Amino acid sequence: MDRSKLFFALTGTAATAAAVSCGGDAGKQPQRPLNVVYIMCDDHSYQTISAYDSRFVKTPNIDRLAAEGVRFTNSFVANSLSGPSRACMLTGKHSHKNGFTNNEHGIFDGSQQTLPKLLGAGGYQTAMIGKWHLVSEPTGFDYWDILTGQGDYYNPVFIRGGERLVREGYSTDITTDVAFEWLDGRDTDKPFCLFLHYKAPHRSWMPDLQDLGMFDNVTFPLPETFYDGYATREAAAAQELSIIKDMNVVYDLKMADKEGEIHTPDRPSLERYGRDLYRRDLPPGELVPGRMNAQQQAIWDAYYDPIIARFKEDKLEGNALSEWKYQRYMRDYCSVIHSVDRNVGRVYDYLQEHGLLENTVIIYTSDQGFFMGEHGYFDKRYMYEESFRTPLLVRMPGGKQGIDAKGFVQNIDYAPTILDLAGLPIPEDIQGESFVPLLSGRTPRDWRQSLYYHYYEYPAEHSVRRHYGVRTDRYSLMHFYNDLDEWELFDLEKDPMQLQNLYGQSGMEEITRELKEELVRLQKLYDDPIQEKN
Ligand code: SGN
Ligand code: CA
Repeated sequence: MDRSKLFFALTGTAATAAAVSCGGDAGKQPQRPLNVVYIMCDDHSYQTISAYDSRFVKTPNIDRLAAEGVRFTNSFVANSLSGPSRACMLTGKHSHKNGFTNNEHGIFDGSQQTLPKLLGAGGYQTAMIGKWHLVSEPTGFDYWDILTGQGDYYNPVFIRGGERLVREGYSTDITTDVAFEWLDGRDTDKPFCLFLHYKAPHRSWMPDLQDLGMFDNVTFPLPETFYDGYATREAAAAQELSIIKDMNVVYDLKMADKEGEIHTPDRPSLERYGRDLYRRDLPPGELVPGRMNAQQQAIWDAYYDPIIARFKEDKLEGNALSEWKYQRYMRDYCSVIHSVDRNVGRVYDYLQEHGLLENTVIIYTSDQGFFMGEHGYFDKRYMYEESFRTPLLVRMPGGKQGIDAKGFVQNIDYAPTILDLAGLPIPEDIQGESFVPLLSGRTPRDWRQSLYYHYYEYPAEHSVRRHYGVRTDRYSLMHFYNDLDEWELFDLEKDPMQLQNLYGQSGMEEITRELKEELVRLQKLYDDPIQEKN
């Protein structure tokens, strides 16, 4: 019997949740059954949530969840990529078990057991709104209204129960609006679980028009590891997610002008940007139409044109160009976060106005972490901390407020946790564990002491090599395989920035042996058959 089942057997699921709320600082017992609003952003780094890190951007509404709830300080994913993370969340299982190991070739098998199906069978209404990214159509939800593919920032295309429609406006606002429409029309006799999945702040970080320029007077601190030379880490060097060498000034940083002047030899990037914006720059018939309407584009251009003019004039090179790229990246990204935060505020207001705050659990997370220039990177995928970790905040009505949960949690835990909150049984084959007990601020003595990770998407965009690994409180050990065969070992206490690969160094034999044993134990526990050559 694994630990989640043990908790269930000892306490009963609903009782577990009640025990947590009893000791709550908020005092008042929540009404049951509990509703759940599960908010998941796409690529939202913990570094850009001020409840976690105050260096970059203020997120007062998201921070309110931490102040009125629990901040998880050791929250991780199983495979740092969108589709795989979503599949882990829906099934409570690692990628090799749910079958969706990578975005490139994955098609989610919607016939398998999933969280919405289990909730539905338990009397819950469920809705999936926003980014889905699992290729096959959603199954098991009462209502689904999803963005196509990665989703668009402007005037996005949705598929609502099979029907395609374009909604005018900015993606983050619209996704919230659709959620409110569903909440307004739901059956109020039943509890609900709403999956609210924003596309933001995924690449290419296009801000809402009202937020353009809001960080123009801010100079973001350059990460200490921005100019990482990757000495001792072959796998860290083997990638195409460097701000310096791979971030594209046109596609990522919007430096294309209306006359079709191309500032990059990278044609596909221009086409991608053209699809988002500048249709008239591109040969007729080659592309899908640009997404912005004339009014939106005029506001966009009024902001970007002078920046483009300046960029052309300055002709930056070397470190000056790299640091300019970093600043533009951060300005765009943080502006997009500002809109996410505003929308979290709207969700709060809605729940309050409709008397739902007292019986609704709010969960805020991201599909994975994200590099904000650490090691010179953007994107994710690696088992390095910035990408392996993901934010997780949980506001439980009547629960503890303003506390930290320090135990290791992973996105395979979300399904069993939500089932536990709903008072429903957790099927035996779910690999994650309910972290409801951690909402008390105490980590049970027998809670997991290590985490398993496995990333598969290679060869593919960004060229991060396949790898698996184990993380304990102090160490992170990873093995990169396929066309590379490298182990990396980090002492996170002495080297939190992960610059010194200790693997193979004298004095590390004992800990390496222990970590490898733990890795094998986890591979057996989760039944991951390692086939390194495919
Ligand atoms: C797109 C992006 C990548 C990103 C993947 C996966 N390229 O392909 O930069 O890593 O998504 O992201 S883009 O040119 O299309 O913007 S994920 O979060 O969906 O897994
Ligand atoms: Ca993502």
